[in-house]
Amino acid sequence: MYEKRYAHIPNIVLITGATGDFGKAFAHRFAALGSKLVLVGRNAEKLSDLSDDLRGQYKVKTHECAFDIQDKAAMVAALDGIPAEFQDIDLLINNAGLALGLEPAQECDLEDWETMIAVNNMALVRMTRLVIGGMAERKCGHIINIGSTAGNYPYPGGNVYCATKAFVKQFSLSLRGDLQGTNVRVTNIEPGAIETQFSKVRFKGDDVRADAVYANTNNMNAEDIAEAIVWSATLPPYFNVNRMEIMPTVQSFAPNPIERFD
Ligand code: 8X3
Repeated sequence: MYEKRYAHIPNIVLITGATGDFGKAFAHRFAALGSKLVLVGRNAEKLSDLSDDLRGQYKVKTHECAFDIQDKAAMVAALDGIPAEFQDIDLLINNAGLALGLEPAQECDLEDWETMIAVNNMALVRMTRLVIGGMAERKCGHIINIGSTAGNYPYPGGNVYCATKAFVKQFSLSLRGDLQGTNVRVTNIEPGAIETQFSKVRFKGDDVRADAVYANTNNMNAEDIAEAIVWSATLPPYFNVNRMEIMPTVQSFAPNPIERFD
């Protein structure tokens, strides 16, 4: 076994989208390592249940921030309100994100596009900006963004979702340049198809369509992505994973279709 496993355990981890499948899996793994957790989500009751669960199972300290990630004022207020013992965040996991719809661009709902940009991009840059100042000052920290293979390979109906994830990748890489000299790490984790609530959200409750995405195959799940996150976050501080693209073995790339004429 690589002897530097868990060479660095983040003391305070902030996770957005904490009550989603990815968020919960990440929270459990860092709680098991003894990290204190700041849990961000929209639903106060779900946050409180998760918090109770983590405290009970791992005896860790948690702080809950319930607000709509699209609400800038609420985000600023929530971060300002973090108790002193949770303030020096050394790992920010920008996990909140979603896909809405899979229609051709010319048929998409404009509001769906705006929501994806608001959550996947606007909220992510705001959260990052609010946290990196302290990290740079303390010369310690790590930002892990949840990108997607969709940011690397477009697919039909991916339109704005793919574009938001391409933004996340390029923003992550740009941050690396700006943060050089601060010791702050930045990682973009780029999962492919992972069996979670993702498709239920994308297809707005059409469970038959959502289930079909993961039917009759060997899926990856949120715990697999948590493994990648924990690995990246617990490496020695001199070791930065810039990007990690992950797919289940059963998935590969879209054919590049050619239009044919009669
Ligand atoms: C999720 C992966 O392939 O559904 O980010 O776009 S995919």
